[in-house]
Amino acid sequence: MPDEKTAASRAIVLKPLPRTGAALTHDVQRYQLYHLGRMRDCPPRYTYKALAWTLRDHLMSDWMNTYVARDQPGRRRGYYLSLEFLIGRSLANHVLNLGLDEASREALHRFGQTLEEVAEQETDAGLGNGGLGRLAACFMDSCATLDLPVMGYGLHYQYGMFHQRIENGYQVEDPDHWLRDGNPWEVERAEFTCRVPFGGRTEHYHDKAGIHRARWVDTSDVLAVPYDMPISGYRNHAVNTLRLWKSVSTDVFNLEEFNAGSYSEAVQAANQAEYISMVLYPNDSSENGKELRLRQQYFLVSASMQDALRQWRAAGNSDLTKFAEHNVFQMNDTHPSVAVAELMRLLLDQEGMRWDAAWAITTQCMAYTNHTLLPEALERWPVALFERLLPRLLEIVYEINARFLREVSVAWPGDIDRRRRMSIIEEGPVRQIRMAWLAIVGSFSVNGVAALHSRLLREGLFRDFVDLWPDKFNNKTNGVTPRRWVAHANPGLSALISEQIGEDWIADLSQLERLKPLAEASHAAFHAEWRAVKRANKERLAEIIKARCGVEFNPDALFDVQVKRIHEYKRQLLNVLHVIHLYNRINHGRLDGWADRCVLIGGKAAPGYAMAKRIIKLINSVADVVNSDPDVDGRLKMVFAPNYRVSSMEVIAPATDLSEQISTAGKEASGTGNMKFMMNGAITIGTYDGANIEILDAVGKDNFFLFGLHAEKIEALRPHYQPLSYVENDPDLREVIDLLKSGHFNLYEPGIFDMILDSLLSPHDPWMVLADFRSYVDAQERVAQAWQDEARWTRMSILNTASSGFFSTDRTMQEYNAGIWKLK
Ligand code: 376
Repeated sequence: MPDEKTAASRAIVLKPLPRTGAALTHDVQRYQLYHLGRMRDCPPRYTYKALAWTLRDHLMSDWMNTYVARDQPGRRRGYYLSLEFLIGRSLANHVLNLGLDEASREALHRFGQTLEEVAEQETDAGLGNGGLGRLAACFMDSCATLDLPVMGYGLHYQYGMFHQRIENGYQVEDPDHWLRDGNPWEVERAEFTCRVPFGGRTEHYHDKAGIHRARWVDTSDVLAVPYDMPISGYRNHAVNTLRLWKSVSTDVFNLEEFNAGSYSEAVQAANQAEYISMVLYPNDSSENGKELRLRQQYFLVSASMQDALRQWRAAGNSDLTKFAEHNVFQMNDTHPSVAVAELMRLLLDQEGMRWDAAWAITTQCMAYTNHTLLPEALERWPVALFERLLPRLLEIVYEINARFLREVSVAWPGDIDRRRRMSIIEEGPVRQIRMAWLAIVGSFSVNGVAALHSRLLREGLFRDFVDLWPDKFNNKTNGVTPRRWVAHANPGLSALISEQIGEDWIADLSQLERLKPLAEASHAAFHAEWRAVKRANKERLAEIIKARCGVEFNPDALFDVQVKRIHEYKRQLLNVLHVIHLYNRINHGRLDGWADRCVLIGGKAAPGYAMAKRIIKLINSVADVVNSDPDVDGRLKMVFAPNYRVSSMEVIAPATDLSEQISTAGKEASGTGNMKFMMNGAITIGTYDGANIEILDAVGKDNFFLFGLHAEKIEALRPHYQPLSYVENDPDLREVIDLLKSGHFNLYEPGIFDMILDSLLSPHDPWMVLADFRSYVDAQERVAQAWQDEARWTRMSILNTASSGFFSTDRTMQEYNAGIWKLK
């Protein structure tokens, strides 16, 4: 990594290392012998380290050169601020990007090991919960591939997303100590350590020029030490940086306390500071209001904003009025939205700017992305907590709000209700700061993540702000990176595609369109190869399922998959109801038009989300009954795949025939799993929700199984929703509910599913599961019919892959850049 300080050092660039198989063999062996002290029969876990270090050496010259090329005054840069980056594994990704596949294989062959076996040793970097965190990782990949100067800022959690175990059908959480064996990719950059203040109080005074100023004093400071991860672009020699902050105590031993004999108090203070970046909060889509979480948010934001200012100066800039011309910050949801107030603090208190000038800069360089419409996910911080932790920032938020509300009053004189609705401070018994409002007021761009989601934001949650600033609001439909999700995860399909249209599709996914003519049944040989690839991927998955869950999946059956966080709005329950319905059909011998199915469900439940955890238990209970009933006789299998994570999806998506995207319409902001499945030739069964709508547009209604009520119908029905009427009028649904009620799936644990039945049968069920049951079962019937026509299914599968070009994050990043970032 480059030195950011001296102009002289900018001239120094590293030469690339030799890239032959022989050179890699030599490098790997040197690490095995001279670094790890392993002679013969080096176990794969050590070979993994030796190869990772070798690859990092290869990345280093590109990393430095990329840095040097951008380290010039006046160059505009982007920063992606996120509490989460769900990276997964890195080794195979760098091998692919560097074009070192053959050389690596050759090297490992000398040690009698395969690249797959060695890559499998890497622990996932699980620094995220789900969609929002994985999106950040895909964005980083595409920015590097497009050579966009974007740096990611995140937290260096010691413990990532918890490991999920299943015990007697219930989820059990174990800590994820992912750094136990070290992280070969990261580089500590202690020289860029920042100091982050907490607590204390503020003082106000007038400076020599008579200008009112504030000081934040008596603070308890925490050090932020950066750890950099390289983000390589696809074969373009660009390497961007993901900078992760670790919290460290200012002085491990407070000398005064230490000398006074308070050894343990001194150590305790150190521990307090180090808790900040200790653990990722495992809540996806609900705020939790914990003090430590606010500390994490401010810690990330303060260190990052200080660092961005320092970098900007180090590149030779000094005129602060140009800061917004040179820098843009994208906030991944409201989690880092205190950045609006923190940039103001730095400009006012440290740089000595006046309010109006500082506000002009701030509002020209901040941008906000919203990822959810669920009201329970909207972040609000109690004013009292904010005041205790961040007293200076509270003053700034108050001032932002006062000036903003004046603007509202000018636009709508006398409209008190609107002022109350739009205030950044929510009044009430517990006064709270509405972080989404702070983000909107402080940003020049606010975007949703799929067309429907952005429209619903404009028309609903954000409509008052749209009235005031219509041009701030825009849509940027999500994507996924085709490098990880096709080129790496599905080498068989990649080879087949490249054989037909060359390799350019990997960095230009719109090229997949050229597969469309091959979808016609007349291309029988191509069809056969397409099926053979899917078949091999299904065998690979079936082996893993057999080994981990003891259940046999028949690769000739339809692989029907739903993997994502467990949440009521995602309606895993609807899927289970369908499985019970199929089970009933078998038991009653109603096998007309039957298609053998293997149903796979996976995902983690937030540890405090009781209903989600009970849904996991239900899935496991139904699976036990179905899989052990001799009458089912292989026609239906069901498995709950434990510990679903990035590296699981790399095996699951390529093996999937049917992708379940069955959320209540209007609730799933976008979805991104839907895109990974589509790219890998799965067909979607889905509601008219999130990016499903755009997938349907791209692939056409004949190649998508659409069902369910639209968002508007859902909202219109809500006040009159009567789930019992569906049960009474639909014999299939009645049988399913009766079987659940009978305790058939919980003979030894009576009553455990009552909470689920109550929720399904309640007129207040927000997710309206039963409203879509009939439509869902009918769509599944159409799936079974299509599946039986092999040529038709293959055609649909090819057309899904061929139409997936739009869902590359390369396109998403180009849109962010053209519409928001304007980077060169
Ligand atoms: C949170 C995630 C972590 C911690 C706290 C949270 C609080 C609220 C909401 C969270 N997560 C999301 O909102 C989230 O993951 N949203 C998902 O974002 C994806 C990427 O845009 C979308 O594809 C999903 O539809 C959306 O649910």
